[in-house]
Amino acid sequence: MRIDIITVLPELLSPLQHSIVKRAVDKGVAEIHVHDLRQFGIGNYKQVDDYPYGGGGGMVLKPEPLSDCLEMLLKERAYDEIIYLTPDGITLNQKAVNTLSLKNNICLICGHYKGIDQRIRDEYVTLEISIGDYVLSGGEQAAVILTDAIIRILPGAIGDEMSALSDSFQDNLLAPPVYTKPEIWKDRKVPEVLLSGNHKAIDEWRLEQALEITRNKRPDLL
Ligand code: 6GU
Repeated sequence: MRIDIITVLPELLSPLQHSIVKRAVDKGVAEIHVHDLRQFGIGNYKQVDDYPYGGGGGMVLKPEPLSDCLEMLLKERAYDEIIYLTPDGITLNQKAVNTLSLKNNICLICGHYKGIDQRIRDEYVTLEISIGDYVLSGGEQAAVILTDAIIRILPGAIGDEMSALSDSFQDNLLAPPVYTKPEIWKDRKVPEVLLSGNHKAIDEWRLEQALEITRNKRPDLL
């Protein structure tokens, strides 16, 4: 899978150079290509934003640099989705992540300041995604979150193939508790069943725990 990301602040995407996403990219499971919108800026000052028509605070990303960047990318390949990250998009959840993980090419546009000129949304954007009902300074952090969520479930991204499938939300259940050594810590003992070696009993216990935790914390998921 290939993910292109258009941004005015490429440095904010640095979390993608670490951990599971980095390993997946190194293994060839996914490609991430970051495009600095400034390189498509207008004039000597490489202008990428301007004041909003009609007044009001903040700056708006101009259409030409974004369209120049998108047209350059579209010359090389078609995209399954061109996604604009915006608080007024559809709220991201695991189901949407799973669907996107099946695509070959997606392009993410990170807005900044007040957002991007509406005409870019009308002309190019096929999907608008928010990561929750709160406002961030820009779409970059959202792009990092979306990219991480997609790449970590790609086959081969996580060593133990099973472990992404047992994540919270993958079956509409929150994940059961996990324990590691030592067996006793501050008088707190690891649940006996996990030490039993009885995998059927362990699976049953984990499912019971997942159901109970989901009932208590997120009954809306059931
Ligand atoms: Cl995708 N962008 C911004 N700027 N704020 C957000 C968001 C996205 N999702 C939630 N808040």
